[in-house]
Amino acid sequence: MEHNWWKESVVYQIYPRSFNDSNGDGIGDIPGIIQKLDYLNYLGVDVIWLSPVYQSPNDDNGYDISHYDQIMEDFGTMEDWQNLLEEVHKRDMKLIMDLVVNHTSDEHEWFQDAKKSKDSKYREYYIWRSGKNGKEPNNWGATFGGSAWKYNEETDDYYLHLFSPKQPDLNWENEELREDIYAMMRKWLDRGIDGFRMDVINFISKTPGLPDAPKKENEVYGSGGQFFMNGPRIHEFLQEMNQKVLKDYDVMTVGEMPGVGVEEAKKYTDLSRNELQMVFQFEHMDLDSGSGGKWDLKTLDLKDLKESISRWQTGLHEIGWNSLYLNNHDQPRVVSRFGDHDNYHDKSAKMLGTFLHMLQGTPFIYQGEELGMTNIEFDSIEDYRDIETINFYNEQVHEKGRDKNEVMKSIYTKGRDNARTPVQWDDSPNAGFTTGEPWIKVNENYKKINAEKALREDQSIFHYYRQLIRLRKEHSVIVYGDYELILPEHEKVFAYTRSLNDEMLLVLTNFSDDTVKINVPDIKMTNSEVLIGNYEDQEDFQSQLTIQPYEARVYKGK
Ligand code: TEU
Ligand code: CA
Repeated sequence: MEHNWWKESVVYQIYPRSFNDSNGDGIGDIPGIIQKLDYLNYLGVDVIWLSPVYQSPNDDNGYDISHYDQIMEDFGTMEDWQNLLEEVHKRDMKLIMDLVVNHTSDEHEWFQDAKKSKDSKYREYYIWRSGKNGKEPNNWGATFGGSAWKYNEETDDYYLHLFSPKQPDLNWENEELREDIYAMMRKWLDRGIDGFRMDVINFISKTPGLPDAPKKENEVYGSGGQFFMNGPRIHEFLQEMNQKVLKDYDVMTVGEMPGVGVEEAKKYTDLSRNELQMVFQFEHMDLDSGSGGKWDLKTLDLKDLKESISRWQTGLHEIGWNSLYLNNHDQPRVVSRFGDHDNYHDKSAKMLGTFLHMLQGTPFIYQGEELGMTNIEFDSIEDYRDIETINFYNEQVHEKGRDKNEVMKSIYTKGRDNARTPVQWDDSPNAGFTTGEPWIKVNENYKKINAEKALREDQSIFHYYRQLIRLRKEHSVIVYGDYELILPEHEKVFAYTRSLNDEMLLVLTNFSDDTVKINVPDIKMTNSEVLIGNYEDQEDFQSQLTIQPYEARVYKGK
């Protein structure tokens, strides 16, 4: 298999608003990030992915960009950003930027001009349609609620917005738009960045005609996914982007792709096709949702996780490359989601880290994950900040009259603000995140869970993550080894092997609070030792093993 630096790297995602505030205005910022680079360097990560820091009215916290070439005032200046890049590089780390080009903000000058008149130079940069019998052009619903269309008085027609009305979709059919995007990308790459994470990049090609979508009986809007996810020209657009921009730079690329399956992902990530290197897929993030979507709560069945992860591991093997993640700024905290933050906080956080970091692919750590930060439960909807959460609440409680507590339960479990409370740096007021009033409340458990304490205690989740990251540098079997699932029917233990030449890893992770005995199937391992584990007493490798609650144990042998 071809060796590449981005296959051997560990990425750390920063959501700048919630990371570290340097000037007491309650909002994380770029100078605040610079103050923590030594911390990240000590953790051992190679690459930092920065969620958007561009100018934005913050309807969706920066995922609504009003100027691609300016830094959001809340976060600092272009000079601060240059400084950040320099400081990152000084420490031999890399910086990748978020690229949000499925849509802009409605306050972007392109859209401001486009909405004024049908003759605007930028008119075709967006997707306009006339109404149908005085109604929206089609029945698609938007991700953040309501119709995916908004009426524009000046031109008496509608524009498409797959997310909020303040995030109009760009029209990738238009060549000038594409050229402008490529020029913008080159500008950032020429500043010396090391790659892009591309926001919903598989949404940029829409099926011509924008047909109505299938609709459930009790719903107002249809879900148009099949007409904009992995659309007809998507591979062509990505190949063009590669040809016109990416191929000239040695950078990391990862495309965020809701609704992508393994077969499609092979195409996106097969290097010989010149598209991207990795995708963020969502299958494993959807396993604890019912048919009603993300808010429809369901308990994870471990066998589903095994089936899905294994299909991706073997599917992309030798063809493309996997990204590995268990949470990000849109998802609940993993220790609360798949672990047990009340009874086995440290154990389950370490187990989940082990599970992920021993897979084949490039691991992504989300800020605070290395501390075992947990979900949040605010009493009042007033304390929530996320547009998706607030819209969902209003729709369910005020429009549909659903029980408030039921709705809050979904928000507690799945809301995006779970991931967006400030990073807990120490046990001083507001967890050391800010000296002012934080833009979103700090999780009250910061006295127990914080970085200062984690650095001090050598058994902490933080130090365990350091070890996981270091092991990846020391053992190429972790990066390049073949994956094989064992004990596929076991309901509590996720077990797999990795093998490369004569090296072999056996990874055992208990997703339950039971002590279980397993019979190891026919695996030949000699000279085995425990490479890493989250319990102190460790059995020698043998055909029957006892796995403690939320235990993770990795044997290495030949
Ligand atoms: O997310 C795209 C996406 O489809 C989901 O992750 C979605 O936002 C969420 O799960 C809703 O349930 C990307 C960004 O990561 C997200 O923060 C933005 O809000 C969204 O695109 C629009 O730019
Ligand atoms: Ca600030």
